[in-house]
Amino acid sequence: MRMNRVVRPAVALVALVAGACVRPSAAPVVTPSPAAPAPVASAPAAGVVARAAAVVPNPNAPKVLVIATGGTIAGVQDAPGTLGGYRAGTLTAEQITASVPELARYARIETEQFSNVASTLVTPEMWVKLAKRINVALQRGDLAGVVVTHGTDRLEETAFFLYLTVRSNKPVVVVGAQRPATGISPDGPINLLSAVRTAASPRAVQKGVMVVMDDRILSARESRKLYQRTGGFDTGDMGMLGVVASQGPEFFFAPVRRFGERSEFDLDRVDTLPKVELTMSYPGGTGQTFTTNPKGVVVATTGMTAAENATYRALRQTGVVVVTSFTSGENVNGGGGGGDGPPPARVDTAARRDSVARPVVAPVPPGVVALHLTATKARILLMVALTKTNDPREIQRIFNEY
Ligand code: DAS
Repeated sequence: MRMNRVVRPAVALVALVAGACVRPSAAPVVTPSPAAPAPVASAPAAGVVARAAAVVPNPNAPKVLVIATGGTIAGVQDAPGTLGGYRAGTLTAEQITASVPELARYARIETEQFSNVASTLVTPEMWVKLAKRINVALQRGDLAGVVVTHGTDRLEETAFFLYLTVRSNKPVVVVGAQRPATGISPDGPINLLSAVRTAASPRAVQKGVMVVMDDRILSARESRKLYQRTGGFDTGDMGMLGVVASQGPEFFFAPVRRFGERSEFDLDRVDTLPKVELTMSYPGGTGQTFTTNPKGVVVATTGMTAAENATYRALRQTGVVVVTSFTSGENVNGGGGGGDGPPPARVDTAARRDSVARPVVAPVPPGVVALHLTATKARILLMVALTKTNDPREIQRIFNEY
């Protein structure tokens, strides 16, 4: 006979962490530990709202690893239950998961604290460490999937990086909240429950990295933060993969581009990503030059001025890879190799015709066109692509496939 343990959590909503200094609109306080997952304290803090939950954990439920990075989902106010300010990245992974006893019905939860920061402090180096950590974790045969809790400001970028670099067919779900854990009607607990149900679901296999919030399952490739309210994550023209209904995750679509197991990007020998700058074109613009020595530049544009074209053509000539992406991110260009069209290769036919020697002009390397990617996501794909090659034709191939 199987003995089921009834979990009666003393509290569901976690109160202020003792001694935490909470300042409305204050700069986020960093707990720097991105390098190594740190063990976290086990019990939730004293509660401000107790829920009479009685959950029978399912001892056969799939195992899901919740990796916490910070954000509003871990945010605490100085005046709980108000609309007041809060400090993101305060509660621990253990505290966040302990506040949702219902998780035990769907998954056996393990937690890991990767960092505890507002997501504006997440860096590309942290993306690399997080992706490596998830790649290692998903090799475990007993782990069904991973949930990453994250601040919403930079959630779509981290999610897209993981989409490109986690080489597994198991589900990885990135989740955040628009209201702090101590706020009125916090969305973190229901979002976390939906994320865990999705990560635990066999239906979520081979769907790539997903963003699950507000009952929606979005592909990380397409998800964007459109506004700072609940429901603020959307996919524009491309639609959702599915919804988390009362009976669990229901998928209606699956991504078909390259990701996960079919990704060619191996981070084993990568610790830092190549520098890529991002800029916008605008009427009357002359183009931007950089003192940071980037390997690549992404230009958000619906069409460049002649002066901008000349600036970026000159940049390409110096070996910098220039990618153009439509400002809205909704456009699908031909992907044929250049925002201003591939320039005709200049060959030295004149020298053969004439007896007069003329200087040989090297062909201008083509520009690269992003296909249905926002400029911020095009920048991430370019950073990852540049870990493999700086040949713009090969990078166009990558933009065509991912
Ligand atoms: N505090 C912000 C962040 O960490 C916002 C949020 O999480 O919603 O990104």
